[in-house]
Amino acid sequence: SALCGEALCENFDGSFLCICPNDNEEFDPITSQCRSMAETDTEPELGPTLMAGERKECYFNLNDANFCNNVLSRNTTKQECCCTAGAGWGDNCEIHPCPIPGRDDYNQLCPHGSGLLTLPVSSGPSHDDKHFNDANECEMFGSEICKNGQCSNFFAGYFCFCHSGFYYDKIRLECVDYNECEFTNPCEHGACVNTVGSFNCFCSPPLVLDSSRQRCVSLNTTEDPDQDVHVDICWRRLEGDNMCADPVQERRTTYTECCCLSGVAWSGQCAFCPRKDSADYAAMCNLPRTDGTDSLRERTGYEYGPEDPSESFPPPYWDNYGGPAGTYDVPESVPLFTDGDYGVQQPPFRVPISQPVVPLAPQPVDPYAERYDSFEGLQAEECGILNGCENGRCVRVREGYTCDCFDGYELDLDKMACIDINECEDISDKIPLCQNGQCMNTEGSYKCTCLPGFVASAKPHKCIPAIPDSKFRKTEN
Ligand SMILES: [Ca+2]
Ligand SMILES: [Ca+2]
Repeated sequence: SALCGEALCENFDGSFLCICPNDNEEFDPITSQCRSMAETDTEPELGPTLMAGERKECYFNLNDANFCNNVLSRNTTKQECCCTAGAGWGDNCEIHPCPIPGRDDYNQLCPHGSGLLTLPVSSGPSHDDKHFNDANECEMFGSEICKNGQCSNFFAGYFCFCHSGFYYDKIRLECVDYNECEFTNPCEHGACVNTVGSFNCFCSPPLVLDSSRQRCVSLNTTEDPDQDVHVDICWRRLEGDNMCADPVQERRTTYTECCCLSGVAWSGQCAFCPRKDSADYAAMCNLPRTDGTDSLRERTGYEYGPEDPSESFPPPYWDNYGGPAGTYDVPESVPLFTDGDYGVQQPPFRVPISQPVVPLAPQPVDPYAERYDSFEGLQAEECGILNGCENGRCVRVREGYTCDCFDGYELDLDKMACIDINECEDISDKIPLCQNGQCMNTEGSYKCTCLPGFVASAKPHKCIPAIPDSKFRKTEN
């Protein structure tokens, strides 16, 4: 703070700023003091006789094809233009390029150096024998000098603060997206795709993106089993410039659970959920397809499709196994932006919604193991798998949710659905289910059709020889 004297020292990206407590003051690094701008900042009132006071348009970026439109200000002196951020000065695109710093003509035009303007003669000699004044570039050039950013004036210069993920282009005088993918690949074992303000990582199957969103990992060789189920913040709202807001306070969820219930985005990286009317959403949340094939049993299973990455959702079941819900707290990495916040922060990731999100390696689940200790019937909607518990009921277990299937049904883990057991095809039974009959599977059960010459008996699933002279009868049991 000694560097700034009485002014406030504000740290920013690798440097610092001295900020005077009052708006009408500016910091003078030579005296390390705040000075009233009113003392010195008298707008030059130059007569027409003074050629130096002639006011014309100030241009920037003359290498641009549309340089005629690159007007910084329409009302500047040549010194104001060329000794600050201007590249050329003139009228109606009749541009005189500004002299190059270091050369004689530059030193002549800008005798006090860059960012400093000669005090007009009319103001007389100032009390401290100073003949120059800081140019307030932010005021002179308005939004043109720091497009998409926040301009901050300082003595002999100015700053343009950009949102994270952007840098200030001194030629274009605007905040430009930083291409994170250009020189080094931030995506471990994956492909980097630059986006405005951030970047995305894409993995080639069978690798999938891990919870860091910057690493492609194999499903089968995850070192840390705790990372298999990634639970994180579930956001219920997006506000402003798609910033995540209104977190679910009670607990953290998996991506699937969040998106299929009340969430619109997930995790500290604000990964968007698929649109509720999209096929991705239907697939992820195990919803009936809208094309009429809404029966779970008729639906094709979820497969990893290397040919079509957009269809490569993992079986939703696995992602629904959230870990024990931890206490809610926002990690430090969460980019909680406000509009006025131009600080240096981690880039907010925009996670492509078509990417598989932290899927788990399928593992056999015994639906009747002690994990059912905390048996608890839930509304299907609470289950996070929605229609998945048809012919069963949704229960919360330690790992998340599962379906407790009704008798005659078994859980199909690929479809996260209770499907009918085909008792007739169960080869584990050594004794045929239907004695002297043919087994026929039915929804939730089975039936026996007696073979010709046999009739149903009082015992279920047992056919006995028919009375010899009776006609052939077919009896169902
Ligand atoms: Ca300045
Ligand atoms: Ca970028």
